[in-house]
Amino acid sequence: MMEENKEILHEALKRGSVEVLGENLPNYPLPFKLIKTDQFSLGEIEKRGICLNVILLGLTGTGKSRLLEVIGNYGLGVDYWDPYRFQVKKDEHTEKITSYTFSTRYENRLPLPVTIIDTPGFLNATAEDDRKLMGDIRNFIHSNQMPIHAVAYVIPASQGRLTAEQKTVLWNMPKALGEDEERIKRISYLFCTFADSKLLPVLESVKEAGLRYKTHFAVNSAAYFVDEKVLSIEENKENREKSINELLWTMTTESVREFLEDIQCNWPFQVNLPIKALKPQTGDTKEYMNTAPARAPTAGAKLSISIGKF
Ligand SMILES: Nc1nc2c(ncn2[C@@H]2O[C@H](COP(=O)(O)OP(=O)(O)OP(=O)(O)O)[C@@H](O)[C@H]2O)c(=O)[nH]1
Ligand SMILES: [Mg+2]
Repeated sequence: MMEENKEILHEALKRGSVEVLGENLPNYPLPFKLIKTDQFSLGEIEKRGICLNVILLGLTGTGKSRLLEVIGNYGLGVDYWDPYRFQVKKDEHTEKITSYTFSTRYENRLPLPVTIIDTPGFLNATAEDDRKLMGDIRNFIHSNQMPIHAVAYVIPASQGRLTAEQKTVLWNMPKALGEDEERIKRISYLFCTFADSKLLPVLESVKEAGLRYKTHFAVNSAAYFVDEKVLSIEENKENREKSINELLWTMTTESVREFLEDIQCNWPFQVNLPIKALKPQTGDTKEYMNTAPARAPTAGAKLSISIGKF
């Protein structure tokens, strides 16, 4: 179902859902259907035609899953003053790589279906777990034959300093897709989450870590879900002065809109190396520290890692 009319679309989605009340705006869990192991779709997958595939990558707790919620709500046409939000999945730590396809969507905002692949965060446990995660990500994309249109690195805007361990993980993260750094860079974006202004200390620190991307976006995903807690939304709408929350909403919406427009022109990246060729090596967590880049690795620098050697 690709609705032109936002109200009809929202009513249909709400009818198929049970409202969840909480501190913030009421949430309607979306009626996603499991189509394959760890792959969900909202509406029927269009058999022919392009679907834009986006993968979210980042350290643990940086806001990947929340960004998925923002993109989902944006793509369904939710506006600031709508007195509800939709929920893609529960707000909890991500354990498994999972994809969510928005076949049903508000076409004015998502002309093409979009699939978002949410991934567990790096640096959640041991280096060994991270190596396994790298392999699992590549395997997920490869085995499901998903050409990737965009890689979204998700890092808090205020992350002005990175530990050696964090730098090493960021430097290695693109390798979850493959070794063609130049091509991966051309479809890579940095999402600076928890942003409360256009000041983004993270830009310096990721540069130092050697993370390469096409462009960056500032977002504050919380702004999408906060209830203005007004006596009457209608009343506030009339007399409104823009709240900080609304400004952050606007910034976030602009970022997501620009991102989704930009990725439509991307040449998709095929992850074609099967995971068999990328057997994880055993090693201890100290390897992170031993191989952290002392300064920004140059574009041509070779890091002697496969998936197994961080
Ligand atoms: N204020 C604010 N809170 C955010 C933002 N992004 C995420 N959060 C909150 O930060 C917490 C972690 O966000 P998640 O989206 O679950 O982070 P994640 O990267 O998916 O975490 P893992 O799945 O554990 O790797 C949640 O409580 C979010 O609501 C943001 O931009 N601003
Ligand atoms: Mg998550």
